[in-house]
Amino acid sequence: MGRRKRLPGGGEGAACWLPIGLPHQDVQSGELTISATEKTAEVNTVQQDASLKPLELSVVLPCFNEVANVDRCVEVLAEAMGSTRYEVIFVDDDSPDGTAARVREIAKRNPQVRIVQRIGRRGLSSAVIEGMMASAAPHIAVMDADLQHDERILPKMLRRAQDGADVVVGSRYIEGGSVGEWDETRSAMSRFATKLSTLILPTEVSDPMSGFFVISRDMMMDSVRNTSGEGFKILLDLLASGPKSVRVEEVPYTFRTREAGESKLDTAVLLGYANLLIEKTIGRFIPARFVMFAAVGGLGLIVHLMVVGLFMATDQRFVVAQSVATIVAIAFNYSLNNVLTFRDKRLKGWGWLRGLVSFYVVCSLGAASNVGIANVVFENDYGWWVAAIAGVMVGAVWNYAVSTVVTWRK
Ligand SMILES: Nc1nc2c(ncn2[C@@H]2O[C@H](COP(=O)(O)OP(=O)(O)O)[C@@H](O)[C@H]2O)c(=O)[nH]1
Ligand SMILES: [Mg+2]
Repeated sequence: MGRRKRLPGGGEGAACWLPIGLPHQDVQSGELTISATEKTAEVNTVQQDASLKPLELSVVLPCFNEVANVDRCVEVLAEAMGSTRYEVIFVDDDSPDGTAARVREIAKRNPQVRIVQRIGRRGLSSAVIEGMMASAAPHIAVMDADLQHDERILPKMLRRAQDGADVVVGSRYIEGGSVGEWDETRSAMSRFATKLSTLILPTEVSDPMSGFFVISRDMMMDSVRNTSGEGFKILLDLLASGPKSVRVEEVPYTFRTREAGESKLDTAVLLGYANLLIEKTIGRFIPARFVMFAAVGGLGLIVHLMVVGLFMATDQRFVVAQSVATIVAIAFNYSLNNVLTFRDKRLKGWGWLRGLVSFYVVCSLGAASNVGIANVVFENDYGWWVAAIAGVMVGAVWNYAVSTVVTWRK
């Protein structure tokens, strides 16, 4: 249904409502009038520059505290892209250094440039997704806003995509590419993360961790609704969430050293990566959060055994050893779950203490249901190990479900 507009001039009885957008006969004068939307369409046509070529590429640049780099980004893109018609979309997460304000200054004089400024949000992948969704060209380039990616290969990447590749990746790991001046630790971490990523990838890609790629809008739309949107690795997320057979090509480049601003890669980013891997593997069947919770539980069991061993070695009574170990292991699980499993609802200060107490209560009830269920199973003539596993599983699901709504209820 179109919006409706009241015709002027009509008295109460003559007033009528018509959808905007259709030419219509004025009830009183009998003249044919043109509606508001038609007039707007006319103005838009006049405002459009007929000499403009259609938009070929949207460049999405996620940025956080990159005020020192954004001007240069726009300049180097202009040098690299020549006569190609492109738009530039910066996606900023309300950086305290005034990145968004700086981009707006640039945009006042350069109509190619736009800013998406997100308030109260953080995250590289979700920033890229929002930038892509705000763009218009048939191909989208994603690139860091810190000048580490070599924009000079963009025209070649675009050409390959226009020739039919679904995704063209800027690669540091094929002949002709390099990670530049990374130290051994960072290189080793990146190599390891790349190896792990083959677990969830449908296609072979030498540098799936790259934040530099061109993707066709069709491919993006086919996968974007399935992405987890978490963490740093948007290319991996898109590839793992899209159709099985896609044409991926790679163009080599050398990763440059950051000249201004700081890297945002930290432990939270690494955790986000672990979460993405879980979500795209076992996470299809079991919630990723539960997998993390269970893994923490496994570590807690090791802590428990270590404490019992320590007490037994100093000739304490078993019941003392077991009690202390239980208290320690629950506190250990609570702390680790607070920073890993429920890091988005992380408790601090008094909330942390209150959370610990509630987690003790939840786990005590979990232990009771564990023993209760195990007993019933055992008495029904199943083997002791079947009974024990059933008990542990019921206890774990209970602890997870109840602590989600009681301890980390935010
Ligand atoms: N919008 C947004 N951009 C981010 C965020 N984290 C990092 N970036 C940007 O993503 C790009 C890559 O980040 P960077 O810290 O350089 O990662 P590194 O190159 O792996 O050290 C840079 O342009 C950052 O400004 C974020 O949370 N939100
Ligand atoms: Mg960087």
